[in-house]
Amino acid sequence: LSSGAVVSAKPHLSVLSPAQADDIWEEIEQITNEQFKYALLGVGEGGWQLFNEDGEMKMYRREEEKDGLVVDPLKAQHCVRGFTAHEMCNYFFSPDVRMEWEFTVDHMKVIEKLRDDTMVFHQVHKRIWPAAQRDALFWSHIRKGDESANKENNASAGSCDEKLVPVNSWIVCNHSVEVPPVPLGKCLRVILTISLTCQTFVDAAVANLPADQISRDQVTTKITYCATVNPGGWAPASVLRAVYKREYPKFLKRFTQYVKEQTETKPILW
Ligand code: 18C
Repeated sequence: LSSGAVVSAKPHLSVLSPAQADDIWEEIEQITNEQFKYALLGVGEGGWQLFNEDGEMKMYRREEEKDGLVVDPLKAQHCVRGFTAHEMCNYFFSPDVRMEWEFTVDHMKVIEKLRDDTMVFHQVHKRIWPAAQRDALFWSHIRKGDESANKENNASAGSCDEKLVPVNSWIVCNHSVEVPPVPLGKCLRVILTISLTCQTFVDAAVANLPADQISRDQVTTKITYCATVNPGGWAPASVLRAVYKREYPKFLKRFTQYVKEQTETKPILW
């Protein structure tokens, strides 16, 4: 483990009552579909302002406040060669590897494993002085995107190379929950909706080849990362916006690099 972080991925099963689990399933269906569509809308409309650009990576935000707290929504786009949407999403979802790339977390615990593709996580994040430490309690769900979305979004490879053919898409959606109850300790709890939507493309020249004849350098993944985080209590707006500007680009660069390194010697997971 990096940075001496503590990880406990052993699930405590059935902490949720059947009624609570039903409510969560309903919410998962609704929010995941909503986030998938929202990601694929791009940044053409909605007043998105570019605040960070680094090669193919572009980060946009909207300045918004709720009850005096900064809740700026973020939309980031990136295009990376060498791995698939499925691979990127697996690494983002899996508790087993989270502490290898996620440097804003002090402790992480799987509170409930509802299914292999759905877990409830509790995370205690690093404290930023002078604000109180934050924690987060959220369900996380991974799934393959709608096949129809691949065709509809053929033209939406954006800044990716023009001659690309869509293959599939995957999403991981994280959304705050209130159950099962996890004590706050000294923390304030952030309220978040975060999604990572990825679309796999292959070079047009190899699009008709069987998958096992396609190499990693012929695969491109378009990434859309969306985040809305309510800090859950007082934090100086200027510090918060500075943290936001620094941490999101750092995360996306580091994480894509991590996935590239992890996958380069492995067989492609489509
Ligand atoms: O999406 C990411 N990671 C996922 C897996 O962990 C998951 C994470 C959700 C947590 C989002 C933010 C939680 C609050 C963080 C507190 C600050 C830590 C910074 C530490 C720096 C050393 O979906 C990748 C997440 C990328 C990190 C983004 C940072 C976002 C900052 C948002 C500000 C709101 C918190 C207020 C803290 C007060 C600071 C003055």
